[in-house]
Amino acid sequence: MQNLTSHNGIYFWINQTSQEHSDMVKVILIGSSFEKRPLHVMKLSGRRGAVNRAMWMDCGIHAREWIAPAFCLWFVNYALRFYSHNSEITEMLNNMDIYILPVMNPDGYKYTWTTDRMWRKNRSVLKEGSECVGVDLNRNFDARWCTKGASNDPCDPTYCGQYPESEPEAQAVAKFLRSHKDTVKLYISIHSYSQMLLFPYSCSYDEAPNHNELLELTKEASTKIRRYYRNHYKYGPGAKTIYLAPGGSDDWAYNLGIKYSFTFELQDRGRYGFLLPPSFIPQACNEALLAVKITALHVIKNTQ
Ligand code: 7B6
Ligand code: ZN
Repeated sequence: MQNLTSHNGIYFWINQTSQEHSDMVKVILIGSSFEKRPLHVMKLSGRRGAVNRAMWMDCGIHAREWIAPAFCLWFVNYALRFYSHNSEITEMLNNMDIYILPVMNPDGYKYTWTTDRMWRKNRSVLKEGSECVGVDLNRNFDARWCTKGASNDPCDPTYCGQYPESEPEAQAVAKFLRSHKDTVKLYISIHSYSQMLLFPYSCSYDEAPNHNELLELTKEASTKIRRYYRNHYKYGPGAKTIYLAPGGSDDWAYNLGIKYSFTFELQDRGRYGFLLPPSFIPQACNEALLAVKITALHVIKNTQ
C-alpha cells in the first residue's frame, strides 16, 4: 500500500471514500492540472433533502505546505465519522453542502514528494526550453493581479503568471465558484505555516465592507484555539497581518460576492516550518477544525 497522503494515495483515498460513503459524498471533476492530473472536488452532504447553502474549502494550493492536504483528508474523515454524533458537524452538514478540493496543485505536490520538498508553485512550463518553471497559484487570481507583493519574473516563487487565471488549476477553481456563487457563502483556503486566520484584503490595505464582522469572527476562533489547545493564532486582514499578496484566491472569491472568505495558515510558527513532524498533525488539524466550525456555524446563522 502506498502512503495515503502521497499524490497517488490521495486519488486512491478519494475514490475509496466516495464509494464507501456514496450516500454522503459525490466526486466532481472540475478540471485538470497543467500536467493533466484530474482536479477532484468532494461534495459532502448530510442525509437530508437539497439545501441552497454551501461552503468551499481548498487545500494544497502551495506544494510544500503538506499539512494542508492532510487537513482536507482529516476533515472529510472527521465529517463522515462524526455526522450525527457531533452536534457542530451535524449542523454543518444538515444546513450546507461542503465542497472540498484536497489538492489544488497536484503537479507541484507530486514534485515535492519526488524531487524538491521546498517547491511552492505549480509546474507549468511557459515555453519549451525556458529555464524557470511554475506559477504561484495564489498570485494568479484576478484581484489586483501582479501588483506589489507578486513578481512578474518566472524564476521567482511568487510569479503571477502571464495573465489572471492563466493556470488551469486557478481557472478550474474560479470557473467552479463562478458557477456556484449563488450558493457558496463561505470560502476557506488552507495553507501553512504561520498560524494565522486571515481575511480580505491581502491585495491592498483597503478595509473590506464587513471587516468588523470578520475581525470579530477570527478573533473568536483564535481565542477558542488558545483556550482549548493553548496555541497562538494571529488574525486580521491579510495585507496588515502577513504581507501584501495580490492575486490570492480569497480576495478574488470575496470580490465575487462570497462575503465570508478566509485563508487559514496552520502550524507551525517556523520551528519546523513546512517540515511539520507527523506527531503534530492531530493538534494542527484540531485547531483548524475548530476555526472551520466556528466560521461555518456563523455563516449558517447569518445567511439564508
Ligand atoms: C491570503 C494571504 C501567500 C512567499 C514569499 C504563504 C508561506 C510562503 C515566502 C515568503 C510560508 C511563509 C513565514 C516567499 C514571501 C512565501 N510564503 O512560503 C511563512 C515565513 C516565510 C514562509 N506563506 O504562502 N502565505 C500566503 O500566498 O503568500 C498568504 C496568502 N491571500
Ligand atoms: Zn500557502
